[in-house]
Amino acid sequence: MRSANDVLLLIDLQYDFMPGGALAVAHGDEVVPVANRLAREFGHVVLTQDWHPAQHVSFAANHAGRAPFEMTTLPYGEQVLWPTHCVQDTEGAALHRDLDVPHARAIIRKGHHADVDSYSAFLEADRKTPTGLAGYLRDVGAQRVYCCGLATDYCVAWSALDARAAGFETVLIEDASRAIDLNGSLAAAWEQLHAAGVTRAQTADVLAGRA
Ligand code: VGL
Ligand code: ZN
Repeated sequence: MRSANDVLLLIDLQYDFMPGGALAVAHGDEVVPVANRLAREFGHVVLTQDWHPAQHVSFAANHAGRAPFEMTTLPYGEQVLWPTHCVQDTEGAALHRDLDVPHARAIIRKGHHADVDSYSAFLEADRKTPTGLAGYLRDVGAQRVYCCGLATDYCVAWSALDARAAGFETVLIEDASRAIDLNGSLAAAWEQLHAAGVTRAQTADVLAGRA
């Protein structure tokens, strides 16, 4: 079992990000058993759920004449227009049924403001609205945050960058995550992660206590 100050953050293991889902991440389902294995070693696990209202600004369907995966400019910056996904309380927004983490302590739902996206589990895309996760983790004495899930280059990367910016030692578990990789987004994410001091690790090293 890991130190009580180590927290595992399992990101967006929801049907819409699985093969066949509305915003499918290739091989996304492969990370579920890996997440389960990791979770057994962590006494403290937190889950996230992408959780949008149907009229969410990140959905291409809410922008006349625009198609999924195009870019648009919003008051807070550049935004990818996504297929409609993870609408609150739909099947696609549900956590994968094979996720076996009965001891998960908290579920952070993000992206609930209709006019702001939130890839990060910590800060919304306006870069100023907190979700409360940093405060929660500080309150419980967390020092190190292990991030994995879907998608490596969006919600996992942004969450890891914000965990680091909030002052936590941060590890991104690469083989417990899968990427969307839109226009070089995966390489760009790793560049930022390295520059920010986020550690890149593999599941075997985490399970063996080497990372
Ligand atoms: C995500 C795009 C839009 C993710 C969520 O979980 O990585 N990506 N919403
Ligand atoms: Zn989303």
